[in-house]
Amino acid sequence: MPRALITGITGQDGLYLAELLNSKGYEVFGLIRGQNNPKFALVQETIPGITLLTGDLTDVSSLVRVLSIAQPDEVYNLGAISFVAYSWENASLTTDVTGKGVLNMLEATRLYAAGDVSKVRFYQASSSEMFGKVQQVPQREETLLWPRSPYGVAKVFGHYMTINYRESYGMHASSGILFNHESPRRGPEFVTRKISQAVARIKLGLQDEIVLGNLDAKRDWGFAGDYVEAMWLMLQQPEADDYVISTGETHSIEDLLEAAFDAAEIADWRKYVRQDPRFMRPAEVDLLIGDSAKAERVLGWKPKVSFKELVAMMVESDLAEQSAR
Ligand code: G4F
Repeated sequence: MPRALITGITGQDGLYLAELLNSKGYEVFGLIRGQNNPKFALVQETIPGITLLTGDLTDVSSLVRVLSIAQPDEVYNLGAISFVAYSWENASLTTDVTGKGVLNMLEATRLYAAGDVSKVRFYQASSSEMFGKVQQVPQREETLLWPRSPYGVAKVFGHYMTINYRESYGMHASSGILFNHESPRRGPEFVTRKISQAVARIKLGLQDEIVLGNLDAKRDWGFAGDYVEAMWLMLQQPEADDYVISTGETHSIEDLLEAAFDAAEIADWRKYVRQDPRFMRPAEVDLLIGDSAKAERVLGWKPKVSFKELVAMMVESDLAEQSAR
């Protein structure tokens, strides 16, 4: 039975990946932070048979301990402070967790391998936020990185550190440059879920407006369930490498609003939307659109869920959740 350790197990991707690995017969371990983490029960209910081990990405000795207990064949480093807006207000903490946390995890994994790097494979959750002020359209693996937020800068550090461990120590360490990926499990602070939840509540008469920031930014949005499969595929390759994972389509926040209100059969979304500078960012990433041709060629990976299907899935799920309250 192969063994996998996932950091960031309480997040959207952690749960989908754990489900995928479970279905493939893995023994799954999750790193969970803090004393009495309120998400402990949720993870155990969602992923039967999972073992949760406490530790923290900022504490390398805790990572060494967790690795020695889990004895993984594969490590998926998904743990991070992942909300971009928060990263300006908490830049130092974001750097410690999202940036230096990657180095801690790589170093703990190297120590765990104890000179036999074939013992374990490593996945780093890199991000399209690293492209920031984009220098090429669409963005590819070799596109120059120009991050626009403390979060983006921290992700660039983690990305290059992963490449450095591969080149310095011969570790099987791969980096997935994932574009935005969403689902009904997305946190409500992110724009897709904020909108799907609000649309559901408007439909049910529980709310009458949505307050947002910049409506012009464009993102390449895919379904998280599709994207975790790409993570797994990367670790099944004979050689480690970096891959862009994206749909190749881009949509503005306005397009997203239109699709979400359409899914709930509410006409004229503009009547319900108000903008507030509170939700504007000090620097914006205006346009993201990825080219995942390499992932298709090498991994045989392609996204399955379209933008419209994704938005409809999220609105329907929020309608069901809000109606049940
Ligand atoms: O949903 P968002 O907060 O996601 P963002 O910043 O693109 O980051 C996500 O994707 C990255 C991959 O590129 C990940 F690395 C990262 O961890 C995260 O998963 O914002 C999307 C866009 C932005 O342009 C933002 O300015 O939506 C715009 N927006 C407009 N109004 C808003 C709002 N975003 C949020 N969260 N809330 C608003 O009210």
